[in-house]
Amino acid sequence: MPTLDEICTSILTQKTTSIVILTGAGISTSAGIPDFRTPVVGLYDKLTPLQLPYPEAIFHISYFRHTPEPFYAIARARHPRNLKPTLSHAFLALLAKKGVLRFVFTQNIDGLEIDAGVPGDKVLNCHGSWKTQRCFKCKTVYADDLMKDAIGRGCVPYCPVEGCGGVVKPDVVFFGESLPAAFGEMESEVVGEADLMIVMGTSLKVAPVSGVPRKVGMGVPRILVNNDVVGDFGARGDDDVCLIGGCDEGVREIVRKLGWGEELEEVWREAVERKERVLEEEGWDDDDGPGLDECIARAAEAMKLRMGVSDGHRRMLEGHLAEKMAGMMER
Ligand code: CNA
Repeated sequence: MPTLDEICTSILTQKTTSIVILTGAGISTSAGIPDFRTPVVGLYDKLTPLQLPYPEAIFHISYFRHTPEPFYAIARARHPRNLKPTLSHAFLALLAKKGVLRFVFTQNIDGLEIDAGVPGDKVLNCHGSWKTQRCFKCKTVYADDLMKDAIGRGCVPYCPVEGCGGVVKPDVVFFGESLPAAFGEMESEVVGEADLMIVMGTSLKVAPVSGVPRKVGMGVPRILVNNDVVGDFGARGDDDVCLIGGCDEGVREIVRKLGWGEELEEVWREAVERKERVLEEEGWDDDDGPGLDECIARAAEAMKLRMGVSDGHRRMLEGHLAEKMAGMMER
C-alpha cells in the first residue's frame, strides 16, 4: 500500500514526476470565497432568501439569460479579483517549481492558481474564468473597467453595441453551457501520464470534470485532500490516500513529509505580496462594498418588489429544469 510517506519518498527520489491535480472551491474557501455545497456557510444555503427555483439557477444559463439580476446582485461579494492565493494554491506553484507538476484541472473561476505562480500552460480553468467577459448575445468583449463599475454598483451590465443590448456575462461556464474543448483534449493527453493524482477541495458533483479521478490508471496512487470523502475515493483500496480535513492543513502535512515547509511559506508569501501590489494598482479595496450576506439581503428585498416576474420564471423553470435538480449537475 502506498502510504503518504511512500508517495512523498517517491516524489523526493524523482520516481514520481508527473502529478495531475484536480481542484475545486474548497481550496479557495480560506481566501474568503464560500464554496457551493457546504451546508450553512456554502453559497447554495446562503441563497435561500432569494427564493430561486433551485440554488444552481443563479449560475444556470437558462435562468441568467432572462434574470441576470440575482447573479449581479451578489457579484460584488463574489468577484474574485480582490482575493489572494491560499497556501493550497501556493502548493500547486511549488510543485511546478520542483518540476513534478504535470497539470492542474481547476473547476474554480477565481484565477488564484495563476496568481499563485502556476505557469499558465499547466492550468486549465475547466469552468472558465471571471477575468474576462462578453455580451451573451453578440459575443463582443466588454471592457474590464465597465465591468468593474457594474459589479461595484451591483447593476446588470448590458452590451453597448448599437442595436444589441444583450446582457454581459463573465467568461465562466454556466450550468447548461459547454466546457472549453481544451478540457477533453487535455484530459486525454495528461490523465494517462499521471503517476500521482491529487484531488483537492471538491465535492466531485459536477460532470464531466468529476470523472477525471476515475480515469487515472489503476495502480496509480490518488490522494484526496478534502473535508469529506467524495467520488469513488476509497474504492481503490490501497491506491487511495484520504487526508480528510482542511485543504491547507492537508497540504501542510504533505509538505512536512517532503521537507518543503519553509519553501512553501516563501512561495505563498511572495504570491500574496504580488497580488496585493496588483490589487493596489487596479484600485481594488478589500473593505469597500457590502459582504455576501448583505448583498443577498438587499437582492431579496429588490426581488420582492418584482415578485410577479420572479414567480413566472420560477414556474417555467421548475417544469423545464426539474430533472436538473436531482443528483449530479451537468455542465
Ligand atoms: P462544491 O460542490 O461546493 O464542493 C466543495 C467541496 O470542498 C466539498 O466537498 C467541501 O466539503 C470541500 N471543502 C470546502 N472547504 C474546504 C476546505 N477549506 N478544505 C477542504 N475541503 C473543503 O464545489 P466544487 O468545486 O466541487 O464544485 C464545482 C463548482 C463550484 C465549479 O463550477 C466552480 O466554478 C464552483 N465554485 C467556484 C468557486 C471559486 O472559484 N473559488 C467558489 C465556489 C464555487
